[in-house]
Amino acid sequence: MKKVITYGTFDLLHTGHINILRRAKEYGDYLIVAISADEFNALKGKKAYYTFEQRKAILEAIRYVDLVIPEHTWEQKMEDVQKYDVDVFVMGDDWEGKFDFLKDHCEVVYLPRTVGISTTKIKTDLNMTNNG
Ligand code: C2G
Repeated sequence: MKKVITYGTFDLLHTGHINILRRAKEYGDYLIVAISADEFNALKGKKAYYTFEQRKAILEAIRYVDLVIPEHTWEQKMEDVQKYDVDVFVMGDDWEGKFDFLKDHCEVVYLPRTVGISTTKIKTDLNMTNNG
């Protein structure tokens, strides 16, 4: 079984998230998604609208996703790759090059982001609508 892993906050799920999950799954048979715990999000300077438990439940309902685990630190990727016997690490290309240190342990793939959609854009657009 060829195992793929990807990481992210995945807040306010949108087609950009679905696109990366669908494409990541195409690299293997089993997709693990490590979603950022609320405390780790704070480290990333992010405040998710949905809690970790809510985001986990949403991700687990997606057909491409086989396992959801928590992301607590930047450093856990190497351990996760070994612990789950991962073959392919996939991230959007806004992270291009940032995780090349994993190349000794698995294939590292950066995929083009989906243009025109982001959680930040959703929040901004909704805020503008609400404020008239
Ligand atoms: N993404 C995408 N297209 C978008 C928006 C997001 O392909 N329009 C991808 C990102 O490149 C990332 C994944 O969706 O691979 C999740 O994005 P975020 O939830 O914003 O995650 P991020 O804050 O990038 O966290 O340790 C890695 C971090 O946890 C990644």
